[in-house]
Amino acid sequence: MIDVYMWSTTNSRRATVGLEEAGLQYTIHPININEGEQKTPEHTARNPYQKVPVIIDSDGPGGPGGAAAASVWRGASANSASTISRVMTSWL
Ligand SMILES: N[C@@H](CCC(=O)N[C@@H](CS)C(=O)NCC(=O)O)C(=O)O
Repeated sequence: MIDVYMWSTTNSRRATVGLEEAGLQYTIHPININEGEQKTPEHTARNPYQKVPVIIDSDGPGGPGGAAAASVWRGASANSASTISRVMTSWL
């Protein structure tokens, strides 16, 4: 299961576009950075840098932001989508 903690920002959208293009299922959990929700203890435990996005893949690789997305994309490319991986890692 992949959980994405995000708000409507460019960096967050990069992560979800990547997941969509890789055909992966995920659940979005809104973190309103305008209200400081990225600084709560719960979110800080997910990402000590207190940023969005955070992707947590409870079945495999996980971690904060672009690095986690790249990891998801590399996983997808190992199966079928090497072009997707090349294009998307160029966005990071
Ligand atoms: N390189 C990081 C950048 C993340 C980032 O800067 N996120 C911003 C929103 S686009 C954020 O969480 N800002 C809230 C804050 O700095 O308090 C990534 O891609 O994950």
